[in-house]
Amino acid sequence: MKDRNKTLGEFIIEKQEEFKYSSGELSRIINSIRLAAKVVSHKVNKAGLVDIVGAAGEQNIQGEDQQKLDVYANEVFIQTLINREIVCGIASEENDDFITVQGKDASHNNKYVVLMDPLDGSSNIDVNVSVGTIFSVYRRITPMGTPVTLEDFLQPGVNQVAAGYVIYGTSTMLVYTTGHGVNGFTLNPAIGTFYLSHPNMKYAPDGKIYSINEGNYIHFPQGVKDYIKYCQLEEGDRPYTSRYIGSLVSDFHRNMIKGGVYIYPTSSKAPNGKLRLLYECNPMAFIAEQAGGKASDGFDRILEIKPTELHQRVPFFCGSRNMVEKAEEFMTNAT
Ligand code: AHM
Ligand code: MG
Repeated sequence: MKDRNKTLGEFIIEKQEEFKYSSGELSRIINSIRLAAKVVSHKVNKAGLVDIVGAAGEQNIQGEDQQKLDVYANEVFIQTLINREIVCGIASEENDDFITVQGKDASHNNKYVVLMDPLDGSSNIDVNVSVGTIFSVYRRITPMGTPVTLEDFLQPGVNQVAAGYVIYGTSTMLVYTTGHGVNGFTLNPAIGTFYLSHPNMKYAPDGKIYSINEGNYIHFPQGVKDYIKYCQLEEGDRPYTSRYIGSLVSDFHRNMIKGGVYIYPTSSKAPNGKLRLLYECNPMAFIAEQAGGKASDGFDRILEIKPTELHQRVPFFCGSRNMVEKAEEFMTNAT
């Protein structure tokens, strides 16, 4: 990391100054997420020590209750946002219902809602594989001064004003967009500072990686089966490489840097797919598009789906533009 690299804090201030009439609320939300990400990163890095100091549900040697990391991450992100009184509502994959945040003097006068998956891929923690946090921000629809309603959360992804993810990997990175491209910041854990390490990230239009849980092959729709066979064919730049971590943020991050496609389709076991539209697919789709990539449900653009429920699931095809389009072609031809 070069010393002259901008910090995330500096970057946020600089970006805010570009918007003449901005109230600074969005900057403060990103700042809060930055802070919560550092707290969770520290904890994730110590995950292996849980065996030494006590398992989840037990007390550790300091007499504190051990918590599962996804529950911990959920609390850290929610509390950080609530304590700063900068949002009017939060919805999380971990909670059944959305949370209403009253804000200063119970005025309900904040204008943004945050939706998040606080620790995605958390089944990977026990085996020391990267996990991530996914978040997105929308402007509320209901009038200021009133409590938020479900309507504020059930907005199509095109309405997102910001989205991002934190990847707790070999290093911790925060990658986000406010609709003006995608930038990635790497945490220097020694001093707790994120530095701009990946400015203006771009999805290559083509790639050679396909990421899908092929163990479910037998249950996939015909179009997906045909596309997998296409990826494996010895022709032109194929066969492609298969890479599947089973941790969306990690699979997405690798594919964005190297070029590739991620698919979580419908299957006879999961008729709507597995991933959640609001907490996982919309934010990733927004980031993908901002980086020049593409995201669909196999036929239609993810960001234009009108959500009907908080925990709605959708099939997800996301990545390098030409690869997603090729997969869509197979889907259409098979119907
Ligand atoms: P989670 O929200 O319960 O962690 O599930 C989401 C995860 C994604 O990160 C990952 O891409 C996918 O589930 C893997 O699912 P599978 O094990 O079915 O392939
Ligand atoms: Mg998840």
